[in-house]
Amino acid sequence: MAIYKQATETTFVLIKPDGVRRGLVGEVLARFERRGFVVRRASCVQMTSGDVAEHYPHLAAEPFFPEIVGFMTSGPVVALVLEAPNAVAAARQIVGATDPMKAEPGSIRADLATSVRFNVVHAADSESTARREIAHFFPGARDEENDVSDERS
Ligand code: IDP
Ligand code: MG
Repeated sequence: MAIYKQATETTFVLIKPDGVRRGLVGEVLARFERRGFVVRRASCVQMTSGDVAEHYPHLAAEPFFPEIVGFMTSGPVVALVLEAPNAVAAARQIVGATDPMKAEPGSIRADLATSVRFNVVHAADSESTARREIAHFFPGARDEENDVSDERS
């Protein structure tokens, strides 16, 4: 009888400058690890305004975009590739809604975010977004290592 192997996915998560500044890197990582995520890659980086424009193309026309650029470039971020079954959807659930007042209690944003803008963490919203964000932050990684639908034993 074949042994069932649960397919895993990888997703992209980023601890924003407020999370790093407030010393929440361990807290955020622990929440993912307790849920069964494995850290595949981690990197502490300083984003440029170009990085932010590439990361948030859907927000470029928003009136608050300059503030987002200012915030996201205000200090280092921690970029993460995390692996788990249903990683993309599970990470969005753990992170919670954009506005901490609307986020599910127990989610990172409900528990730790101080406003819509200063919301501690980013998580990719689809498999294709995850692939694009991983390629941007970890350009040296081989494609197969970045495959969000990769199935491994
Ligand atoms: P998400 O982070 O939950 O996916 P997006 O709509 O993709 O939400 O927005 C990206 C980030 O831009 C948010 O996490 C938040 O930091 C910021 N942002 C989104 N909407 C607003 C707003 O109305 N005011 C201020 N900042 C916002
Ligand atoms: Mg988003």
